[in-house]
Parts: sequence; structure tokens; C-alpha cells
Amino acid sequence: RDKLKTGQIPVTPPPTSPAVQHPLWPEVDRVVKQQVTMAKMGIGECGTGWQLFAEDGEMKMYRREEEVDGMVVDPLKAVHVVKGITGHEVCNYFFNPKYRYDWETTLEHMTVLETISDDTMVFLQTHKRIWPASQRDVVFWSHMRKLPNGQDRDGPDMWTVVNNSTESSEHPANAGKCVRIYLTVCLLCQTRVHPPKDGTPISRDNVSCKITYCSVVNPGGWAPASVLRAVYKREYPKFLKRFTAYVVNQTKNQPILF
Ligand code: 6CM
Repeated sequence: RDKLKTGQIPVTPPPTSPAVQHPLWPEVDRVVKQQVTMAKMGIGECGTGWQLFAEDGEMKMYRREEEVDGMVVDPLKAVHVVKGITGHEVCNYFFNPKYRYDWETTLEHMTVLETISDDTMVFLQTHKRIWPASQRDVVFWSHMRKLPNGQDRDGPDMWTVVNNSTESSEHPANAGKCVRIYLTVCLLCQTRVHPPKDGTPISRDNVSCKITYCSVVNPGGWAPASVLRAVYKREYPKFLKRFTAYVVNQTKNQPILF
């Protein structure tokens, strides 16, 4: 870029991530914007047919029954509000591979295939086999991003992590014992601050995080619909409760990361 004179404002802001140089970048940017737009919509705004299938305190999980070629691809949308943690923290623990085995109970093995930048990676994961179906694996890019707070410009930023299936020439689909699944997942987090009335400094008691988790998983090959729906009904609430409890526990004695 041209050198700027003092006081001159750059016409284009600097790229937020070196990942912009990567061939996957146009897809990452497009899918992230699309997923965030959809995740921001309330359940009443994103079409009909959503059924509440799990509820526990502040957590609500909805699914819409959908099949493609006889395979269950039910979209899922969950909302949760968790006290004591921020959106930045939730996204860090969801994105960073070093924590994944701690909270991801269906995971058998995870490999980072490519680190595109600090906020963008490609993963290969194998998941535990669920009888009577074959074991599943998945290759996906994962991108974490800070989003400007549109409503309250002084309020904390929103954060998101989007995971989306991609291909790997070194790990072609369905080449070994696993059936490749295809997924799009969006975790969108909004921090709320409730400042203490007496003017004392903000502590974890004064923050909460509104979490929206959306996913569409195509099992990629035969899996009995009733078993798959039963697995999702059991595993998604377990995941969201376990993962958020993990973040609360990991951060409780740490400074707050806004
Ligand atoms: O979003 C979640 N986890 C992320 C990090 O691992 C990532 C990966 C998602 C993989 C989801 C696969 C779940 C299903 C695996 C079993 C399929 C069995 C099919 C046959 C059954 C008869 O986005 C949290 C994912 C929580 C899933 C419950």
C-alpha cells in the first residue's frame, strides 16, 4: 500500500487476517458472513417447522426434520445463556485444537492438516463409531472471527467460529474404513455486561454470554434415521452443556477476556 502522510486515513482497512492470501479465503469469508447472518435470526425468523427437542434451564435446542436421498440432514439451532464467561473465551475454547479432546466426547482422533493463519485451520477428525453404522470422519476448515457490535458500539464485540467441510487430496473421502460426513457449523457468541450499581469493578458475576449454535450434518452414507435422530437428541444437549461448563471451569480464576 502507498505510504500515508501523517493524518491521512487509509482508503481500505488493513486485512484482519493473513488468511486472505489463501485460495480457501473467498469461500471462508462468504460462508462465515452467510452463517453469521442466519445465526443472528431468531427461531421465528428462519422458516417454519422448527421443533423444540431439548430444554434445560436457559438452553433451548430446536431441529427441523429434513432428509436428502433418505439421509437425515436435520438442521439444528440451539440458544443458551451462560453466566461468568465471554464470547471471546467461548470461541477460543471451541476453536483452539489444544482443548478439543477435553470437551468433544464423540471425538476419536484429531489432526491439524493445515494452519492457514492464527484464526483459520483445516482439521481432519475421526469420530467414535456408533453401532450399527460405519465410523465417520470429517475434513473441515475452521475460522474464528471478531464481529463489530452493530447495536451498541461501546459494548463488547461478538465472536464467531464457523466450521465448514472441505476436501483434502491427501485424505480423500471414503478411502478407508470411515464414511466422510459433511458439516456446516456456526457458533455465535454475544457477551452481555451487567455493571455493578455500586461502581465496583466488573467481575465474572457481571458477565454472561448468549450462545447460538447452528449445525447441519450430512452423515454421508447410510445411517438409520431413527438411530441418527436418537444420537443427535442425546449428544447435542450433552455437548453444549459439557462444553460451556468446561469453559466456565477453565476461566473461573482467570482475568476476563473481552
Ligand atoms: O461442533 C462440534 N464440534 C466441532 C469440533 O469437533 C466440529 C465437529 C463436529 C463433528 C460432528 C459429528 C457428530 C456426529 C458424529 C457421529 C455420526 C454418526 C453417524 C451414524 C449414527 C448412526 O464442528 C460439536 C458437535 C457435537 C455433536 C453431537
